[in-house]
Amino acid sequence: MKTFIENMPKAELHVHIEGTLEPELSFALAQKNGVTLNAKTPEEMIAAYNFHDLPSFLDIYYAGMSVLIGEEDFYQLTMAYLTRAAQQNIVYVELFFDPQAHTSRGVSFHTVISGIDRARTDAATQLNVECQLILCFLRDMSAESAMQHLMMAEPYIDKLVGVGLDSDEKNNPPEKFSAVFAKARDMGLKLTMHCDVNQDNTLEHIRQVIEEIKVDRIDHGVNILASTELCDLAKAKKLGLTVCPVSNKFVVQSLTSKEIKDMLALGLTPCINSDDPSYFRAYLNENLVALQEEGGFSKQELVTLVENSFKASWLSEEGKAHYL
Ligand code: ES4
Ligand code: ZN
Repeated sequence: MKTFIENMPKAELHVHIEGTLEPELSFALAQKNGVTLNAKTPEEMIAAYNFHDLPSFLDIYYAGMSVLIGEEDFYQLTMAYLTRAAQQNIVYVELFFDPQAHTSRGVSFHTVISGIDRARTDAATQLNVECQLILCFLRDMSAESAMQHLMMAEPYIDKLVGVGLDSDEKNNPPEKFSAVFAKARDMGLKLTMHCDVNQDNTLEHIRQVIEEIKVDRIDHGVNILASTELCDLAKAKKLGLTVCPVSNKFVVQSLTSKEIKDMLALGLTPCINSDDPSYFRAYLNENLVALQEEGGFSKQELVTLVENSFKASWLSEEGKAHYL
């Protein structure tokens, strides 16, 4: 089964580039940029990854970014992930990046997107990995800040496929960003938002993203199973749900294999993703292997999950046909 999973050509739709920062690269960049890290070795850094909920994870995730300063740093980070993706037989990626986590530290939007986009272009020719970028807003910052960043992105619009919403969901409902997402849609961008598992008001948040924001996809969204009405809506709209098993295991102590089976049985479109593979110590193949081991998924079910990634992607119809 492991070899079967490894050999399948796959897509990944929910991975944060900042969450792919491996400890070894952190140390190299820290030395180059004169940044002091808390840990003395990569092993010590990994040993400190003892998150048990979203805030405890996010603290470490944002602190880790302090080593990313120049355009070349963002290039190296992105090239490292896309190289890893190629090794995992991932042929297509939609990659999140969090510009506000960098501009708030004095790194310019131009620096961030230029480095990531240069790697994206090189990966297409050098690694045979196709990649599109999703600008992700931090929901624990203001809607004004999100709008300012959308405006900053306007000159780079041809480098983006969509916008997303991540970070701490508590007291930060989707509707806080209605105007920002409406504007992004007018600019021709696709829309997705995180609806993390077991947050407060989770069903109301899922309702808002479908009915008010009118997203093109939902990130996580596993709690949708508690509402027949929302499941029917998601099915009618063929909304992809980008589930991240190992991430869930850290944040809500469940790999969600039962939920993924239920979604498949209901005719929903779940797909499997890694979220923050360096921090959770599991890239896409490791997520699929862990899920298969827990849930006893058949080869056909695994193929369906991988096909769902392409179906839920923001490739053109011709692009999808090329892979499916
Ligand atoms: C994230 Cl696991 C998770 N949840 C919310 N926002 C995020 N950004 C990066 N990883
Ligand atoms: Zn995520």
